Amino acid sequence: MNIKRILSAVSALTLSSTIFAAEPPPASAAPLPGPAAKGVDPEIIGEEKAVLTAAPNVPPPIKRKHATKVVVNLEVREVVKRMADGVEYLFWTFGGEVPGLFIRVREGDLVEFHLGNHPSSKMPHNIDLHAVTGPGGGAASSFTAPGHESQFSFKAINPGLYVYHCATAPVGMHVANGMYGLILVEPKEGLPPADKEYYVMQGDFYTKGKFGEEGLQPFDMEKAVDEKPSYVVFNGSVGSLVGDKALKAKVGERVRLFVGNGGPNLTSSFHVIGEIFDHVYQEGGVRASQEQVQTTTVPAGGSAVVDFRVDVPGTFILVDHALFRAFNKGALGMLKVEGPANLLIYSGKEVDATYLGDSAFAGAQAKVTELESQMKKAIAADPKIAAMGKEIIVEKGKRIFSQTCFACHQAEGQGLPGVFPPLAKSDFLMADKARAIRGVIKGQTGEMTVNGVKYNGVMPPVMLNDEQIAQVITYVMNAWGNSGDIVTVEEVKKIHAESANQ
Ligand code: HEC
Ligand SMILES: [Cu+2]
Repeated sequence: MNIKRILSAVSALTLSSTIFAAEPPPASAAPLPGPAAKGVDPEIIGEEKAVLTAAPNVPPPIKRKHATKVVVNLEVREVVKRMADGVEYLFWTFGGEVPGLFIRVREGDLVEFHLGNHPSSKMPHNIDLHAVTGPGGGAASSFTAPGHESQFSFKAINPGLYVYHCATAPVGMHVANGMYGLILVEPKEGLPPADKEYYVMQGDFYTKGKFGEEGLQPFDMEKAVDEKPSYVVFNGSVGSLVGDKALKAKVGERVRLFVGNGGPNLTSSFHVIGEIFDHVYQEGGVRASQEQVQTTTVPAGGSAVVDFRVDVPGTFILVDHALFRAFNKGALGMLKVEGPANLLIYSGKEVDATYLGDSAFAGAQAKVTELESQMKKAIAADPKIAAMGKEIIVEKGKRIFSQTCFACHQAEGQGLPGVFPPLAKSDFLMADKARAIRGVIKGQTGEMTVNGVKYNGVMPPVMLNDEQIAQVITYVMNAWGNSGDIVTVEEVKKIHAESANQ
């Protein structure tokens, strides 16, 4: 359809009852001939009243196969509402809600818009619908003082998901106070079917007090100018989509979210934790422009449509993935999905095993010691493993012996007559394990009788650690016909500690 003709039709239809009329009266220049000039559009059949819904609800899909005249009645109210627990704020609203009521029309519809401003309001307001092709998106025709109502009409020629907002000066302040919402101009052919449709709109708020500071909080212009919000929320308050108020769906359903961002300042990095968007209609356009998307950008004064099938039950968290906004300023919601688990898609927790990493964390050493002692107990309980353990220790002890002890006690532990006592078949060695350990740790002097022969020499202390001492003594007590048990590190440590105290 010819755009000029439409604009002319819109202009001809425009009425303004406001005393603050900010628009010159409709041009009296020669009107175009034909139905448009008289405000009659041959495409329009019938008339209906728009169903408007508060977030997170969305009006039902439009089943009509033709265009019609849709009458929208939207009332501006300035109301004190909850921002967070214990925190109140004077919101300026479309329909008493933040975000404003959701409007759904069909491509080609003629929208007759009535904007009322409640008598209790302190300020004049208007509306700029991004779906409108016309000056100010309707703002110029809708400037409305408290206690007044304005009417204007527009033809919804462009399908898409559009933001609407107040555009009365100071515009940023009106928007910062909550004056925004979404209007969906559904394409003629409709949208693909979805089982659940929800309305989620982000906004940033600027209060004199910090996040969570109680009481009725005034607007802070300086923070707004500096773009330092105290709150970033979905649907007008902290926790609006949490707990009992969470969005709901059942396993197997397709969920569609109409996501808007009123701003006024921040761009949203919209993400649902644990889900992938099957389709994203970027920036609220009519084409699914991308598939398999993790996070989508929703600009201030913009929108996005996302849909995804929920395959597994659980709670999925909606966030602005600029995460301090989510966890410290309120931009967090929930989608609760109920139904049977699908273990092929998500297993749940399968294993909780001990992971020691590089032992860099506190308590790791204690854990290692505990595991080692558990291992030792298991080894001790199994004679086969115990034998294997002894072999290994003996083998290690043999190496130490041939490097450290053999020079004096000789390769086969036979010793040197009159100088170095034998270790092979030594009654002295085998009689007292603790004494042998003490002798290797501290060295030994003084007369001793080994196998009936007296020795009185000097054995210097050896430079071995406790583990090596345990291994070498285990070796000498199990070599050359000796047969003893294992000398443990604990035994060596104990004697080491005792002899250090002497
Ligand atoms: C520098 C020579 C020297 C070295 C090296 C040496 N010993 Fe001795 N060791 C002696 C002497 C000498 C005695 C006797 C000390 C005494 O008469 O009081 C002795 C005594 C002993 C005894 C007690 C007597 C016996 O035969 O049962 C044991 C056990 C023993 N040594 C084990 C070792 C072990 C194990 C090592 C190696 C880790 C070792 N020695 C290294 C010189 C040495
Ligand atoms: Cu306003």
